[in-house]
Amino acid sequence: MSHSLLAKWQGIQRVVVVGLGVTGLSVVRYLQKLPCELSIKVIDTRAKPPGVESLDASIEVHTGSWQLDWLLESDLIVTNPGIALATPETQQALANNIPVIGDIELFAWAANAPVVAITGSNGKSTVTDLTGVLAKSAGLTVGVGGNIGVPALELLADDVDLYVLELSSFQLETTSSLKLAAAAYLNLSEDHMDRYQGMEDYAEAKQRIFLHADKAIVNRAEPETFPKNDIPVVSFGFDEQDFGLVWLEAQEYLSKQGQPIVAVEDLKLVGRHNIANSLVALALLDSVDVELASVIPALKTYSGLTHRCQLVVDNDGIKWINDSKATNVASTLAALSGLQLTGCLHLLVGGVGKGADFSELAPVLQSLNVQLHCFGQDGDLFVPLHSSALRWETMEQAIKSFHHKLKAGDLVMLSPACASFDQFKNFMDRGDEFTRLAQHYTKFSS
Ligand code: UMA
Ligand code: ADP
Repeated sequence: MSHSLLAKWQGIQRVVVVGLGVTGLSVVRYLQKLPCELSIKVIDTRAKPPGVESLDASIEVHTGSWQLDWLLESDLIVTNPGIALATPETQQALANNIPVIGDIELFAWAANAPVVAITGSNGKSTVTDLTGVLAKSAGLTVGVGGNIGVPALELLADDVDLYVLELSSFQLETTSSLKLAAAAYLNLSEDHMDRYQGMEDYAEAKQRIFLHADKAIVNRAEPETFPKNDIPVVSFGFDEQDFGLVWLEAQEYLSKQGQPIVAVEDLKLVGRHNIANSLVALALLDSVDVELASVIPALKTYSGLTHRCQLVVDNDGIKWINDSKATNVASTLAALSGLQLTGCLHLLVGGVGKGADFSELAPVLQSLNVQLHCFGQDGDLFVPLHSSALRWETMEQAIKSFHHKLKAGDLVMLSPACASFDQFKNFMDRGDEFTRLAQHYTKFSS
């Protein structure tokens, strides 16, 4: 244990971990490995929190409600990103001067290799994964994690050259000393309005990524992504400045300060939003001195993550696209804007709306040959958006109603603009179900 890490743990004995899930479990495992005498307690307000069965008997656990006494008797609270700092019990602990941090703060205390991080409303996972893939292709040992699914504490290792973290606004709320070689803020659009008081509150949480960053990577088209503190800025966008685009002999290239890097046509990733994502990955790697020429082969072959505008079935020109990760309006708009449509689009939307305003979708839907299918808890909110709208309880009911009428050129797309937890475990589960239905009903119809 380094001196600086030891100093962080001075005077801390009683630690309460709030919330299990993959984060809570990673925190407990990490605390158990530390060479300090810690008493570890776990609180989860859910009756049967995921992962509780894998805790060892030495850990005291309270489930189903808060246990305020434990919080108030502790020296440190490590809270799950799913629990807002504004929660009254957390506020009470803070009022009693008990520090409340998240797993990313614990990671920050311990990490001893350069870290780059990515936040924004959409594109975080794609940029995080792509940056990791490219850095590995350049020969680095890379730890990739955070909100993308692998808890940051599980990445800690002595041989890592570079950490690449996806950070949600939830995680940033409880992070205050994370040093970053570069921090990318991709974009800002409405999301998580059930957690924040408004856009300002949400944007403020995201700005925290720049607190101790050596460099900010920002979106030229979105001033909200620029840092409020005084740090060097590199921008990305669709003109020739910094990381951008140039035309050479009738070909469009990704570029750095006007110098071409790779032709857009040579990328496997589709959609303008993925050009932006690729530029950010290049800017992040450039900021940690990775030779950009060395990552071009991997950039050309990268085809993206599953559940993001992913073609899952192409049955004689009838295409089924899984965009289950579109959990807010802006991501569904991005998916719709990249469409090459020759037939009818059957668009599946709905789930948990998180208090969003969906009206921005209406004009885009108006411009498309679309049949709108609305399902799940907040499906009703989509019905006024288009005259074709049909209301269903589930995705399967919707698909059953039209699969036998599909023709070459038609597109079936799940891009729900909502969270999934009314009917599914998570967005992956929802995307897997869509893929299963696509395969099943394709077989059934042919
Ligand atoms: N919960 C309670 N009581 C508790 C603890 C949690 O009700 O005591 C609820 C939370 O309010 C939350 C839900 O349980 O709604 C999820 O918690 P979880 O157990 O699934 O959390 P983890 O498994 O630890 O997953 C978390 C992130 N989840 C959230 O931020 C809600 C994961 O991001 C992340 O991948 C993981 O840590 C590793 O870092 C998921 C996510 O939805 C994918 N993130 C949001 C997003 O991307 O929009 C921010
Ligand atoms: P996040 O991790 O921020 O949710 P993902 O990379 O998982 O982002 O993509 C989520 C959704 O947003 C997908 O549906 C994808 O098509 C869309 N998307 C990806 N990148 C962008 C971007 N730069 N701008 C807008 N939408 C995007």
